[in-house]
Amino acid sequence: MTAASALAWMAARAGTTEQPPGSNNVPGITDTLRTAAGTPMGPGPWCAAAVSLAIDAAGSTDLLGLQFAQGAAYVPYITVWARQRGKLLPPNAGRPGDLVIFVWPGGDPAGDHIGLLESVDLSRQTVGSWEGNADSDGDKIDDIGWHLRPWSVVLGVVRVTYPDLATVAPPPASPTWPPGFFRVLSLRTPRLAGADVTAYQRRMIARGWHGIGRVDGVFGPLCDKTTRQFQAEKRLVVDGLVGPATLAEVFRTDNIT
Ligand SMILES: [Ca+2]
Ligand SMILES: [Ca+2]
Repeated sequence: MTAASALAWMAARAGTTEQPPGSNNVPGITDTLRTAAGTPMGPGPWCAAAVSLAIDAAGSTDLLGLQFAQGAAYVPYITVWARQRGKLLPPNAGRPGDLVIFVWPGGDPAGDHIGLLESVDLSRQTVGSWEGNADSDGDKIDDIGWHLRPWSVVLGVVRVTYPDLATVAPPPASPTWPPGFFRVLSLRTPRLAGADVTAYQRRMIARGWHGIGRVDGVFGPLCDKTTRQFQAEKRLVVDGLVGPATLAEVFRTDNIT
């Protein structure tokens, strides 16, 4: 669960292309990036969607909820997010697994395009990145592929944080979503509701966390409070966000208390 995992996620999807060509519809990307309410992004510019899914799959929580549950589809949102946190760096500071934001000549100064940085060539002043919604093989159909681009079109690189699970007490070694879960559950307005919330409430009650209230399928203040108590007891990050790490602990079957 490192930068290499995110790069591998993109590389494993090399050649994934729009269906039909030119539609900005990409199975596995535009139907997979979802709002907190579970609505798919749908066809649209998808470069940011691809890298959001890649870093999410690698365990980075940086962009969760920025625009969609797993990240953002609109590049300038990521630019602003990074600027506000001092994470927008010059290309020579780039590390593998960072994001790289591009501005084309005459384009949007907040960013036109984004990729997942694989390499920086300091002497040639280029970056190598995995990108979606660009044509890497010359057939004029946008795909997922690797690109070499000059620093002159790089607005900046965005430092991405990946979990260093080697320092975390076991388990889990690699959090994944339990069956039926696909989004981060948390207290928000309007309230999150659905079968995943119901399953979460049922499981928590089965484990004795009765403070979560009744099983109503709505993530309300009692869910939030109990989630934070659970996270504190299990030495998880106490943020009220029920994502893969918290769910892994919730659905542990060994030695539970
Ligand atoms: Ca396209
Ligand atoms: Ca292509």
